[in-house]
Amino acid sequence: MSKTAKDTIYSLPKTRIDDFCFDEAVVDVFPDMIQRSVPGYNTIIDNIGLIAKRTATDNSNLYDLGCSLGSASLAMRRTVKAKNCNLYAIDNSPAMIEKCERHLHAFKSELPVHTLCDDIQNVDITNASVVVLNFTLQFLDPSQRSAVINNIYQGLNSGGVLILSEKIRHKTEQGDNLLVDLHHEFKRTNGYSELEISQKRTAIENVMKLDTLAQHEERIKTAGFNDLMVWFSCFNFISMVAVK
Ligand code: GEK
Repeated sequence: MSKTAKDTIYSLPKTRIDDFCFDEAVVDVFPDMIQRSVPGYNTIIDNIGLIAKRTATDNSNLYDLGCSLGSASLAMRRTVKAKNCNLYAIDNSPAMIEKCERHLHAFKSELPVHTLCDDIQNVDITNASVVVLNFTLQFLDPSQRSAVINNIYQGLNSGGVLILSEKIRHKTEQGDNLLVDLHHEFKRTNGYSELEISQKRTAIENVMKLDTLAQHEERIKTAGFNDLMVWFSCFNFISMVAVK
């Protein structure tokens, strides 16, 4: 991914903190923001590539839902060897998808990619062997999350996988406080100030309502998936693989 600007969006005191959204200003600093905010982001991206390589089947579709600048799509385009597949990279932020398109098409691959600016709730999932929701479901209203997971389940072929990464809320308040503190420490280590951490927290609290691991497990099970493995976990960030 090309070098981008440093995230300084919350570095100066704001008189009013608007709800966080994926606008042009965020898109410009997104690679730096996600690297310095999500523990293990590169590990997660690399392993999405490896999981997709194992599970993508010939003549099937792959989906990257809430693709942002397309890092997970890029990882899959590097690794997937299955023949005659199509990858759909979808995001509802016009600024994101425009830049994503440029990133993805700069890399040549046997796996054709199609970008789409749309809400993932409108997307028809068909003949899928791999679906990625890498830190996207958390931005949907909680009441709408089951419908998205059910739709993915319906569109997956038998043996197909959903890779679901999420920031989670721990079931006990004390435990959650510890994980949140450790995450903030991670952000401090990566150069974010107390002001940046606290203003970002305020901006995000209305747009990102976190589920517990048990809520994710219940939703995945109710949709009909056969198995669910947590394959990555660091503080309050996890990544799971659900198998149909
Ligand atoms: C990555 N997966 O780098 N429909 C489509 N897109 C949406 C929706 C929606 N309803 N809601 C949010 N988004 C990426 C990182 S970022 C995570 C994902 C983060 C999009 C939103 O526009 C943004 O690009 C992305 O989901 C979430 O692997 O910033 O913490």
